[in-house]
Amino acid sequence: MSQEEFIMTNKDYSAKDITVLEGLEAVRKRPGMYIGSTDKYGLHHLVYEVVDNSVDEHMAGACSVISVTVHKDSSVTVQDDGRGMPVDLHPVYKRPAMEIIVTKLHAGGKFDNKSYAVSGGLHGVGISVVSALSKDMIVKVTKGGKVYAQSYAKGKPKADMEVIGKANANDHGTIVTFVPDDSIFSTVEFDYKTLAIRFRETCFLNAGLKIIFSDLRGDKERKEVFHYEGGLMEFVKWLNKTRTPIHQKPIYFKREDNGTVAEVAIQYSDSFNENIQGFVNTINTIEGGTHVAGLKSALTRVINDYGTKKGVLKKGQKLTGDDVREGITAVISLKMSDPQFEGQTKTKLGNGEIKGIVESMATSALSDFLEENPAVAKAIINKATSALRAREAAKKAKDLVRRKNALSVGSGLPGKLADCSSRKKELTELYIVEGDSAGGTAKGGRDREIQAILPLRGKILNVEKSNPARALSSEQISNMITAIGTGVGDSFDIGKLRYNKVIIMTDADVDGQHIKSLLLTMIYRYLPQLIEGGHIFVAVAPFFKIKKGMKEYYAYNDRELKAKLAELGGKCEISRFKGLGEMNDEQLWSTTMNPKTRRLKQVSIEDAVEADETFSLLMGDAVAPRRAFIEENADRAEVDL
Ligand code: 28G
Repeated sequence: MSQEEFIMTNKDYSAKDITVLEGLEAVRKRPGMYIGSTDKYGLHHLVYEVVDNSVDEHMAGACSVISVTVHKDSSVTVQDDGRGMPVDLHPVYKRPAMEIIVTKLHAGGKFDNKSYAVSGGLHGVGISVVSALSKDMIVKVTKGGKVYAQSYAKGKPKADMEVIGKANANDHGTIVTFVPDDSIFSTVEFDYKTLAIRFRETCFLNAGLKIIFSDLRGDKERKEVFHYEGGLMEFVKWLNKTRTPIHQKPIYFKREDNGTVAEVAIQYSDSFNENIQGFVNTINTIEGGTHVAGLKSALTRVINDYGTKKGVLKKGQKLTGDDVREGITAVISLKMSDPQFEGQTKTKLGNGEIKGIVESMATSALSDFLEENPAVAKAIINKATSALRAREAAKKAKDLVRRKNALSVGSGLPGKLADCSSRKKELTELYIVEGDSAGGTAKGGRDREIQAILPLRGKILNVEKSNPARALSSEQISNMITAIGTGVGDSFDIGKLRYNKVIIMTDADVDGQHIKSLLLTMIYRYLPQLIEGGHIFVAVAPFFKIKKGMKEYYAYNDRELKAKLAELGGKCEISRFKGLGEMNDEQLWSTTMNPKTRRLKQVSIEDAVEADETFSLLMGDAVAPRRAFIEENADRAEVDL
């Protein structure tokens, strides 16, 4: 590309923008301003930034395959088959455009042609931010029969850009490899799952794009290819793959109003939960916002109108929002200019006008759809009216529980609960323990001032398969909720939380995992506020005991076992803990309960898509994928949540 061409293609690239280019010192001084944080979230942001550049090429119709590789040393390579970053001399700086793109901060984002760039600065900040925060970076561009390359360290060129080789005249693309700066990030260890989820999502939102993801760090390479021609329709079907849909073809529409484009896919299943994923300019709005609110209002209105019109709903009978969303899986992808993000994690769309815009587009599209697809409409209205009946039954059951509590003598707490003596909420912990025998050991081993124990006998009810009335009245679940203290649903009150930490402690085997999943599903569906508030934890129990002479050590997974054995040398006796019950009070205390030495994993709803996927995978109807998941995870001591 000639210089003139370069300027021409940069439509917004005016003198004004040139003056706005700055050095990268600011980025290294205050990284959080550009990538949100310097913890694992910020670290993963680096990859997203680079991949987003390639995705932009896909959106411009110039790139079809992106490959991402995590290397053994935790460096990352991203390759695309786009047009290749420009390499011509920059008209003002008299440096190759590549160097300007990688070493100058493009404030305002216009230069990067992100007309959909997100305000708030966390997204779409550009590749220069990644180079500023990398110990090392190399960019290679293939175009016009040549391969160009330049290396950088902490955002500064190590040398001039060079032609390093020849290529076929038609080859084109960009390759970026970077090594995150470990003096900036608190961790430089990438998480396979976090990246895989992101890439899958990117491919669902960009129909046709292929992302090949490889991780070379473990003993054997992990690799996944994401590629969906069907876009959002495939997304909802994929989210429902472990459930039983009540209509095959998803509801789908794409409407535009004054430059705002809403694309929606919906498929109901026979499950009882609601899963609505929102995206704005391909950013996952985990906390929802006005686009999701608009869709919800439209659904409630359209389904009520339809039910009334067809005589399914009697006079005065009204479906609530919860009724019409029972069993729904939906994705709304909104494209708009100037989105405002709010909320704790800046993932909630705040633009007030969007609610009405989406609501009116969705109302008309959904009513058209129901009129044209009476069989689907009937299945949905039946589902919603049965939710209405269950809700009325649940209310009766709840009233019953309330009366029972009012009548019962003493604290009203479950008899099985061994409570702690301190009432200083911020210090206290509730251990929910699988099995009476482990419960007994835990009672013996605990610090009774701050640790309470609630033993659970046998399997708890699978809430994924029961309606709320049945779930909440089951003994195990109602015991847990009473012990936790907050109540559920409309009467949930975080102020009544009786313990700062709720810790799930199960065996480290497959059964234990299953029970853990059942408990987490229950909490995820009925007490999500506790997960969001960071109150839910999983205790990690050791897998092995190592004895050398009189001394005992514990290892929590194979890796640690190997390391410990190497460290100790000589003759050791290794025994494998099959369950918590094999430990005595003292062992359980020191390995799993002592706040100074134990390991806890905090449960987070980091990614709503993944959480829902895992839970329904483990809890739903489909047996084969569940078995595959359990087998895949069976020998991992630390299970990914
Ligand atoms: C592999 C990892 C990351 C990229 C391109 C291609 C072009 C480009 C990149 O242009 C300047 C501003 C807006 C057009 C565009 C090449 C047009 C023609 C490109 C990447 C010019 C930047 N020829 N591929 N930047 N734009 N891949 N992958 O970074 O107007 S960055």
